[in-house]
Amino acid sequence: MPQLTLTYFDIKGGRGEPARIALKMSGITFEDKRVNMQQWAELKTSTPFHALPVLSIDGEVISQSNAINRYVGKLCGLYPKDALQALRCDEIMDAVEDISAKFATTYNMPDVEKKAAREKIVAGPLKLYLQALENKLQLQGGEFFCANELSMADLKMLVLCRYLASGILDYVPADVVASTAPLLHAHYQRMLALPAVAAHYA
Ligand SMILES: N[C@@H](CCC(=O)N[C@@H](CS)C(=O)NCC(=O)O)C(=O)O
Repeated sequence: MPQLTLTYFDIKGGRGEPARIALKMSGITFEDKRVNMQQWAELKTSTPFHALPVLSIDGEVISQSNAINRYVGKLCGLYPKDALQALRCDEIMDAVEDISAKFATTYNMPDVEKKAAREKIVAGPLKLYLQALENKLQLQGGEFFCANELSMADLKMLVLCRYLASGILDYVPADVVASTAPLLHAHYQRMLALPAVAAHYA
């Protein structure tokens, strides 16, 4: 096994979290390097695209969260070997990125503008994405997003649902997943109940 260091912010969520959970869950030895904003300011320009997460693999620094998720998923047995199942896994992870990117545009907005922008996202793209993701889950039998087993897609979705349900996003109702996509909400509850995930968030 290569020497792995996953560098991300010291938060329980975000783009670095699925790989962090997967590595912990699988018992693979890695350094869980968490940086605060001051450390990030010093580190930023040394990262490939001036963004986190980054994964150092025997000293080679690789970025882009979903690329990291695929690699970590392969190491952890949480990324499908079958090409079509892998495609399904990628589709879900990229859809989650689309949603995260929409909210990211609102972070630095003045409050009035933020309220309008987030309400528009909730009523428009978020609703569409949650319902489409729910349909995808249902098509695969309702339990997991691909191959009838846990994969990085499930962990990526867990992190999104936890973020949306946290109430941290002003003007986004914390019950938005439960009220828009009940199957997705049930999936989220099942993911939270996995012993490794429960221990991670304890
Ligand atoms: N496409 C990149 C986006 C990375 C990204 O935007 N990371 C955010 C945190 S989730 C970041 O580094 N923000 C701090 C900054 O831009 O200074 C990925 O998927 O990893």
